[in-house]
Amino acid sequence: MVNVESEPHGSRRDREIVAARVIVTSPGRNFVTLKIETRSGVSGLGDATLNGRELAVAAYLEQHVIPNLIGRDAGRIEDTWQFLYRGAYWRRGPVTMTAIAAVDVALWDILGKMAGLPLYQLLGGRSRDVVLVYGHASGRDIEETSAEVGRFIAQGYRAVRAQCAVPGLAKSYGVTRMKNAYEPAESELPLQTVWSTAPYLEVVPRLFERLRADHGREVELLHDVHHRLTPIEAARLARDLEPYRLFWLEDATPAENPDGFEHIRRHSVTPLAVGEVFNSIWDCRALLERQLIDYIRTTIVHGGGITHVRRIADLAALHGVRTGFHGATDLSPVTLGAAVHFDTWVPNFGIQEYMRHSEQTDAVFPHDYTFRDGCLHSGESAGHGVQLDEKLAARFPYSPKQLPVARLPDGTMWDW
Ligand code: KDG
Ligand code: MG
Repeated sequence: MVNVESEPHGSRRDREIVAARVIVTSPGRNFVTLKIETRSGVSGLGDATLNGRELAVAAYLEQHVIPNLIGRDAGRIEDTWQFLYRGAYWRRGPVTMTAIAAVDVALWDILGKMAGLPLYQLLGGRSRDVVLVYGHASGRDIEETSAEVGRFIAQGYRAVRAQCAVPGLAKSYGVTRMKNAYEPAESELPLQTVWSTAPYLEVVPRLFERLRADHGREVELLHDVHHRLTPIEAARLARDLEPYRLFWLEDATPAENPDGFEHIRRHSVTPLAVGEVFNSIWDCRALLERQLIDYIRTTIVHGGGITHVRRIADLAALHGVRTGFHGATDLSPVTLGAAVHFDTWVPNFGIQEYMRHSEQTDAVFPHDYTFRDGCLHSGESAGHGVQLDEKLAARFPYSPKQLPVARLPDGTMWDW
């Protein structure tokens, strides 16, 4: 018989959840954070940010999740996950899975702090010394984008995503005036953008031809189509980009229908990445099992937390697919911290997206992870190593913002 009072990670009474709160703050952009507190005084943080739909998750947590947490054993991470997933009856979906992820990550954080161990150690220990990341370069034309890629290489990056403005379009996805990051959720109502496929398909191969000419073969180059192409257009782009050896081509076509990826595979060996808008293993399953992609991007905050994304990564490993977690600035430092621990452990790691947060965001979320030589390092503090300065957070009230929408030149709604 186990004596629960003598367990190293605290007694059942120590681990009892006595409080949970949602903190919404906007240090430059909106973030939703869940804080769970145990009777022992140990607390944990989980990210619950769903860009442009933040308050839906905040309400889901406050109204439907937190009342179920009080009195539970914080050490029962798996059972709590199953309770929130199976027990809700209405399964899956970005709001539900983001809320579950926030609870799950906060509980792993608590477990780490109680055990005195970094999260990667709880998962099974280190599989690698460093976590390779890619940064974001963009520009108003090919010239400027190439100069930006050069700036990233000079900062030590070994992998860079490159996006350049599409000639004739007023605003192109991923092109920003800010250094290091782009921030798409800019206005209270969605910004209307125009999308045109023909000039895009013409400019992107020219961009990568120039990047290889300017920067050589060693740097890894990536590109995000952001769901804009039909399957056969995506196949053409993937084929046209083959000479430039991309690390990956991302979201080449919307992935609700995995069959679209058969077309791309039939015509090209450019590696494919998909999954940042997925929220469960069921979204990923067909693409993984049919080996239609090479990198899975579903990350902790939108994929049900560490408990669930671990299962996605294991399924991916069976089919030769590696992880490449989403890491835009709308995923808070709490998610990035947890992701870097996960990346440090996961055997089938590929790469981690890294868009630096603003100084304001970093001040609100002090963290242990650090960037060096093109890689992230998790740090060794217990749990995921990310804190929240609640006093400072209170100085940045929520500011409603939505993501843009896209239309074709004739006014037809398109995928943004
Ligand atoms: O909120 C949407 C962004 O996270 C998304 O547009 C970023 O596609 C993205 C990426 O690859 O970082
Ligand atoms: Mg993307």
